[in-house]
Amino acid sequence: MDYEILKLTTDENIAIVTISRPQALNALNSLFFKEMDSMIQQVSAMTEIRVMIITGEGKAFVAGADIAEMVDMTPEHGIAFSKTGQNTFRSLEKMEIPVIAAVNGFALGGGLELAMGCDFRIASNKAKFGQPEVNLGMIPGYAGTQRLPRLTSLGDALFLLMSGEMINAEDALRIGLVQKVVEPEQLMEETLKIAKTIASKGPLAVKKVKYVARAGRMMHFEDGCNLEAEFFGTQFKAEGEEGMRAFLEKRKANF
Ligand code: CO8
Repeated sequence: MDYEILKLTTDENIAIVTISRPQALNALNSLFFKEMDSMIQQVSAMTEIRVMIITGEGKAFVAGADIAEMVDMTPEHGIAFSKTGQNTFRSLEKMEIPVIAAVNGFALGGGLELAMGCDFRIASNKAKFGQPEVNLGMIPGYAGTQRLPRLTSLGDALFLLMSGEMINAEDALRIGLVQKVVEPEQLMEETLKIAKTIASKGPLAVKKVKYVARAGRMMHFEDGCNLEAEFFGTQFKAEGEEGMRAFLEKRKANF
């Protein structure tokens, strides 16, 4: 598919997806979701790719769903548009490889929901975060009410959801919404460094960590532990033997 909004580049075995609609602060419209669904499929089919990074071009990561496209929606259309976005962001969680958000600027509304659909978030110290839907008389529609309280404390989530306030990157770090804050000019360098560190590990082990940690969140604790034990067992022959032998032989593992 030819992309209008998304750009795909690669660096070694890392895929970098850049949202490029800076004139509208990368606001998410229907075309974005079509393209992102297609991009997820395309990158998933690139077997050499071990990590995907999502970032935005210009001063925003994403300033939300496209308000101009939403203003005249009927309730039925609203439900459909909400489900489209929910499904796309869920597909990021379902990708086997890790997905990192490199948050370069505003991550508001649907933009924060996109960042929260990624596995973790590295932010520029210029980034701003918020769920401003209540300012528009709306509520989040891409699972923000569900993911935010799972990533932060319920109090921090409800503060953001109810007040519509924007917080800076330091506060986002404090509440656990982002994992690292860096200077703007170091954002891609640092995110790539983290991605390459992950890419140097046992690729199947990394995929299984993602799967079992995410699946476990939806399960009873004991069921999650059983899944972990099962995956732990299958890793021995898949990659563990090579990894542990390499350690004992004081050499780099050949994953
Ligand atoms: N949608 C459409 N256009 C936008 C959006 C947006 N979310 N955000 C910014 N733009 C446009 C502006 O209209 C402007 O366009 P133009 O140049 O043609 O006037 C351009 O981007 C630049 O924006 P500003 O001039 O406003 O830039 P500033 O630096 O002055 O301000 C802000 C930056 C503070 C980010 C400001 O643009 C802003 O407040 N934006 C809206 C933020 C917002 O409310 N986001 C939440 C949207 S709702 C949402 O995401 C719900 C998700 C779930 C939807 C479920 C579907 C049913």
